[in-house]
Amino acid sequence: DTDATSKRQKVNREPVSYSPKTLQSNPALYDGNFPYFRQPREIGCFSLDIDREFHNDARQLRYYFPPDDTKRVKFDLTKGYEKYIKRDDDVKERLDILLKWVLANREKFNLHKKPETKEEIHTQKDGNLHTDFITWRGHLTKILCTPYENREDWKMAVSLFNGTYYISEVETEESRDRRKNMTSAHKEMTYWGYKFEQYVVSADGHTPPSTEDTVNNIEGYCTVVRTRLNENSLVFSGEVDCCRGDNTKPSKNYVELKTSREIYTDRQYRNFKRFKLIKWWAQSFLPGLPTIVAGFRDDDGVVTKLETYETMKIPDLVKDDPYMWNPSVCVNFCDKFLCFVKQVVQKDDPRCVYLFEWNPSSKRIIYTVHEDDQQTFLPDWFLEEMQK
Ligand code: 0WD
Ligand code: CA
Repeated sequence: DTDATSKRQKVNREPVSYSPKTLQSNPALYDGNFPYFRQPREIGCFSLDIDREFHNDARQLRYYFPPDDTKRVKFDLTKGYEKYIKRDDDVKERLDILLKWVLANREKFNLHKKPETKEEIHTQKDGNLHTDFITWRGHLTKILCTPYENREDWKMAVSLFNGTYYISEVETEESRDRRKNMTSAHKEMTYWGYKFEQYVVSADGHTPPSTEDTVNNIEGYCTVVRTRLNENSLVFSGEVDCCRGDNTKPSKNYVELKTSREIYTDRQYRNFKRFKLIKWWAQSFLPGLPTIVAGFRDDDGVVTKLETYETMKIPDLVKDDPYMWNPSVCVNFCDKFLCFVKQVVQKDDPRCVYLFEWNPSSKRIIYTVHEDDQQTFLPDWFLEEMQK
């Protein structure tokens, strides 16, 4: 059998290599038990002000302030669009803000012992964060949803520095085209989500929502959490919309706010569960965020009712339908992706960037290696401070 012979010869000629070239994303390959995922623990938070300046505190945390009757509301999300203060999407922040938090919270990475003296603080600054991965929560959401994604491609840059893998998303050509070619109607709709937030949050928890204020997407409040997925320890940060009244243990009371088109038909409900709930679930599951409040709106951008979802119960809504999605597949795939990154990314050098790319037609992740500084994303101010 010549086919088998040539295959054997090919295998024999190849150098011994333990590093695979691609990772497939077919859901069938990741079916199985839900993997070990340690309860995420909040290790910090930070705020971004109107100038996008970093503050190592919770000054931007807002409070959930629901209307009296959540089933009968009338929130006009188009109001104030002409005043909207929008961030410039051409400015790529990469991991910069999160790296500022890391520098301001170095002591939180000494897992075994809190430094007690100035000398200890000094000696523990060996640059090693005792953490496998540092990234944005949103990047991990994309990974989790990949086995079921059939529209949007993605690209993740990875650098290994002092034993930690940093993952930073890179905008693909396709998503850039989509962003640049948005219709004015679509642009206005991206405002609706932020306007909805304004109708249901209060700055202090007592004063009712001030819906006349100018909306911006520059200020923000982010949580930083630590968790472990099998052998992969993770520190990531995600934006948190608001918090339920009691502020003694805020992270248990965090609320994610969403908007979605009103649902009338079975078909719309199935699509909502299949394409939207997977993203809502993955995003809030990662930081252990318990509650999602959705505002259902009509085509004119008027929210007519609110619905509350418990993140942990969302998988129950899709579990009896084989054409939906399976949370085990999502998390198993993420675990395998992180293992793949560890196998591929060998060079501990912040100037060296490994680009991992996925698109819905190939259904597999491929990678390329870049050492020409074109893709470098860990800034000098971070590297220098880490080496001190
Ligand atoms: O560098 C990048 N490629 C990205 C940076 C992509 C996505 C977000 N970011 C920034 C965000 O602005 C934020 O400061 O990272 C920080 C944390 O993001 P995350 O929580 O990890 O991101 P994700 O879970 O994707 O989004 C959370 C929220 C969004 O809420 P909805 O309900 O739409 O999921 O962050 C906001 C948005 O409110 N957000 C953005 N706001 C303005 N411009 C953007 C954006 N491009 N992306 C997400
Ligand atoms: Ca939101």
